[in-house]
Amino acid sequence: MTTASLAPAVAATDARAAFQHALRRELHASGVTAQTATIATAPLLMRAAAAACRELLGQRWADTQAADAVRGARAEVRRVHYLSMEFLMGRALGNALAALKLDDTLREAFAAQGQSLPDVLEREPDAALGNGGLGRLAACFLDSFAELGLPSFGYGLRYQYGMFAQGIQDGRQVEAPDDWLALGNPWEVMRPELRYPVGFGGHVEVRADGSRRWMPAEALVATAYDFIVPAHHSARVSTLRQWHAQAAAPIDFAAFCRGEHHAAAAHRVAADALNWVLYPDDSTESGRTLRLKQEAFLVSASLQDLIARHLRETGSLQGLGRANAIHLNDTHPALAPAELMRLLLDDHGLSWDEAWAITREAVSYTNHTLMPEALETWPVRMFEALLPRHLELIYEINRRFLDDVALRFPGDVALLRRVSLIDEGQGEDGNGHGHGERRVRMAALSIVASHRVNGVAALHSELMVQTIFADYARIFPCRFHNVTNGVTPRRWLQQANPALSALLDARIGTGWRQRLDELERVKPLAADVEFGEQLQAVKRANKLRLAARIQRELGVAVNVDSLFDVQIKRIHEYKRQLLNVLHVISRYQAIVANPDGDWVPRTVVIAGKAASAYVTAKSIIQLTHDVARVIASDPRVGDRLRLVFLPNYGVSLAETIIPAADLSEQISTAGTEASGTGNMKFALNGALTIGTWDGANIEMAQAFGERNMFTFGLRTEQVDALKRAGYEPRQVVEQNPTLRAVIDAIARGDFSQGDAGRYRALVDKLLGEDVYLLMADFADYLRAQAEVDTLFRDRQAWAARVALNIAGMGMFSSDRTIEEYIDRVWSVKSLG
Ligand code: 26W
Repeated sequence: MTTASLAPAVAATDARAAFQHALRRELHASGVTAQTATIATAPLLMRAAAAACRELLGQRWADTQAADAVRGARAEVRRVHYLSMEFLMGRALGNALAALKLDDTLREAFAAQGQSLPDVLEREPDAALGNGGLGRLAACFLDSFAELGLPSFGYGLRYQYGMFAQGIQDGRQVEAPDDWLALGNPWEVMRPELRYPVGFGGHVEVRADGSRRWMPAEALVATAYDFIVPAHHSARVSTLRQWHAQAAAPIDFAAFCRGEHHAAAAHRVAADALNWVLYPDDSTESGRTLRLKQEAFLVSASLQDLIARHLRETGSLQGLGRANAIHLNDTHPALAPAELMRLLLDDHGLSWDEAWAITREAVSYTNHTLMPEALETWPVRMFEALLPRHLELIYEINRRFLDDVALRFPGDVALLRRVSLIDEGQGEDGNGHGHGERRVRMAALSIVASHRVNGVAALHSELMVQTIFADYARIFPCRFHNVTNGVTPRRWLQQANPALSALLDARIGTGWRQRLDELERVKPLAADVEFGEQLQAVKRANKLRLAARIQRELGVAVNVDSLFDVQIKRIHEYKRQLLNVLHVISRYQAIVANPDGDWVPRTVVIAGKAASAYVTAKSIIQLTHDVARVIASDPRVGDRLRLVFLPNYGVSLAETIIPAADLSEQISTAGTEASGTGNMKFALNGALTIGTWDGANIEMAQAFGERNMFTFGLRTEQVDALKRAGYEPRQVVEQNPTLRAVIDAIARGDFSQGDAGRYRALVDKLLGEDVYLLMADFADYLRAQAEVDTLFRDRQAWAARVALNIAGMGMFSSDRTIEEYIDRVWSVKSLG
């Protein structure tokens, strides 16, 4: 054996020894020693193991930073700064152990304490600092940043409470704070030396030399907390840096001495409110104000940090734009260009042209939704009150932009009005809010300040330039691109599905763990009957695990040999969970009408949270529970149909559900789901998809063959055509007795104990406008569901399709996505 081949083994032994040492020390500090033979509880072991891992990761972090700093000083690299209001990291321990190759070491250590590793891993709370796909995508990206060795920082906020904890009472969603930090967070490293001032309010002072300076009224301080994300195939790491807000001033001592304790600390509580929760309910003015402050806070602290690093490494602001990419994860950090201009002009004395050149080089923006109502705009009035200097800068950016447009498109006043960064609030703005109120359009600011703008799947990127951003695409034809989303195979296959991972290792080798493309080697195995049986054995084991969880949480026994039909995602009308429930009702009615029929047994699983102010989504959750109860208590159904709603959906729950799914429901109205990423996780784990021609479903079907997906429903152009022609959902219902029976049953109160009023609003929506065309797609959906049943009866044919699905999923790794971002968006090359 050569010395070189010995080295990794020695390093691994060192790591194990260091880990064991750190673990003993952590346990000791909590009073658990070999001498006293105290038995450690699972939560204690979890925290000790996490702290021990963090210590090893800290070494990797220091090495990574040192290497990047050297390259940064030589201007050899471009660092990526990924600004996002959401990071849905989930749990960290399992991932860290796999990356550090310490699973076995810890398994043994825990066994000595009479605990099993999986039980201990379950004790870790999810870091749920996000609400949907956009936040989970950011987490997958950090994983790929590390894996690809990309010099990078993810920047976010350290929310004290994550996305709310969802409980269900009498079938209704109730929200509670998600107190994920209650027992401390062993993963985070507080960095008290990284502190930056952030202001709000006040006024802009004009100096004798004409320069302008913002004098904020409210003074906050941002402090950094770092979370380290390890690569799995190298010692590189990436960093998630999250900001914590505090008032700059201590308590008002005089007020305190007068006994006015609340007043003495009022400014501290106001500052702390920025840390509380993601998305304070934006149905109130104070909620919206808080949200805008959070966005500004994230942006300001992150950019000051970036500038300080650049100055430390290079000693000058020259080249800042070439050395640093600043990426906007949707428009939530869209204040970044305004804040960067402010810092460069007011604090560092650059000229407008210098500052603007840097900004345009650095900034890029990803759009994640076409829904016009989700496009952020903020009242000018709120800017005047909170961010007066930013408003001036936005006006100036707008003036220069509009001058330019006017030169290129002379006489087109309507165009100027449409593309202006300011919505003058005179006409219909499409968003239904604030007629008469002037608003800042954050997407417009993001586009104008970016050198690249991208959508997240091919169809979405096309629609983006044809619809919401058509005018900007005309003005900046080279700016718009597509980068199709992906997911990290480390979490979504390796960690979530060890049994399938082992089977793949045995059949195609372990290379897929690093290069997911190698999954294409599964393709020839589709004809291998034994492989098909192995796939099914893996699936059955995963279904048993999920069934046990359903039994434990809901007290419901499900048939593990039934088809597990799963839809898990935010509850939203466009995602059409209601269409799924309508299918369940019609199946229920069919079973009752023909109890002796040869039914393929199904277990339909739904999970997801509804935004707290979203009444219709909450009503859909309640209907799901009502229908589930009626079906479960009807003896004629037996175990041929079950509907199950699993509460408190999140990353960890998804890791248990997805590997157990036979069928993945991706049924959004065509043209509404930007990409979807759950769709990818399911297919990677051997579920077949029933889906519309929407988002990334399309590219998945193209990758593994359209005949290997159950597609149905109107396509985007048909949706548009139908709406133009005058869509009449009521007529569709009249002409389809199956559909009519379903709607009638809901309307009669069959699922609401005779209370016909409970779902009146829901039914009225379906029969009235039916914006998302559930009625129009219902018949074809049922046709596709019948095809699913037919194929499921033929176990061998089903398994062959599963194999073909997996074989085609190689390109949906977030590693590929990040390689494309580097190539098209973040590299110096992309600057032209
Ligand atoms: C007003 C602020 C706002 C608006 C929309 C915050 C958050 C949202 C969504 C929840 C953003 C989101 O999660 N979009 C999803 O992004 C995924 C990653 O690109 C896509 O796969 C999903 O299709 C898209 O819905």
